Amino acid sequence: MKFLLLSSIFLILGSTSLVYAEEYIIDIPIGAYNPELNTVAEVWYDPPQMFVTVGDTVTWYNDDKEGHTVTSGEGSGRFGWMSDNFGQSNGIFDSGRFMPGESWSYKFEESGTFSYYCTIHPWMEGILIVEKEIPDFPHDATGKKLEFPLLQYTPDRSIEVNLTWDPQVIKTHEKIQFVYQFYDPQTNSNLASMKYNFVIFQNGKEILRDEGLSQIGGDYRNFVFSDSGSIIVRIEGIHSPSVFAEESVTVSGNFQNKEQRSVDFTTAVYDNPEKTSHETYHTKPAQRLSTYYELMLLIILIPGVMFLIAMFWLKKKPKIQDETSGPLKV
Ligand SMILES: [Cu+2]
Repeated sequence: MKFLLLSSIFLILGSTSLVYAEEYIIDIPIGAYNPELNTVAEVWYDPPQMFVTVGDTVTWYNDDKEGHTVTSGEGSGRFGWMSDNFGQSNGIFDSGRFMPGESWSYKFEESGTFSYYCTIHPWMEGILIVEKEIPDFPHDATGKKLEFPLLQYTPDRSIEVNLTWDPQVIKTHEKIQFVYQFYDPQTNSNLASMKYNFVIFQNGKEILRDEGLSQIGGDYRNFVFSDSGSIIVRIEGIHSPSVFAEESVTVSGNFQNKEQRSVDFTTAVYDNPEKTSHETYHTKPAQRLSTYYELMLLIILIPGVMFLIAMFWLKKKPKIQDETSGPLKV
């Protein structure tokens, strides 16, 4: 239940603006109306693929000599229009027709991958990848800014835990170092030789559990997250075998059982734009689809020609052998 609440808070956080919005320009170059793609830029939308962040505005300029549209959905592919495929709009955005010298802008309020095309020339295809904004400061799972080192007391207030992590904004596929220390809040002195478990939960699931750790004064753990989402870093069962074990047995004062002596820190992990989506999408920009048609032609054409040459050569071969082997055998 607690995790569910945290994830929903994170969802709300994801939609609030944390970073300044930017403006981007996509050009529709001259010749874009032509399915043969003889534009100077050799693309229909330039660039055909773009990465932006939630809250950014993209403006398309029509530098061609015909009217065009920017319509979300799937285009026909380079030759699809020949077989009566004129694309399929999905209704997310549609510029309508805008003429040479005109432009059209759209502000992206949600993350996701948006393919688009021109309804008049459905071979014109582009793709926009809108990424969640990544703040430049550490924050908890509710979005509240954090100041390092973070301080938490165990519920019985017998131990104070200090935690920092580096880098401060956590992204996937990147090594994060969690550094922590235990203090006695009464004397403010460092607690030596503590035993504890180090646990990380993400989106309600336990993704790391290091049991029975012990340290002198402080310690660190490295972790690489593969998924984005809110996390809880829990240091639990903190106890000193020598001092606190005895005190929890006597049940005197406010000392709790060591299992209950735990602290939770919350924060969020972001998709690393450099190491996740960029790699995935760079391999299949909309433009590349058309080159497959040319490749297919080559794949059919080359074996075909080779087959014909082989047939021709096989027919001729016996004659040549007769003529040349004759004198040699003598
Ligand atoms: Cu067009």
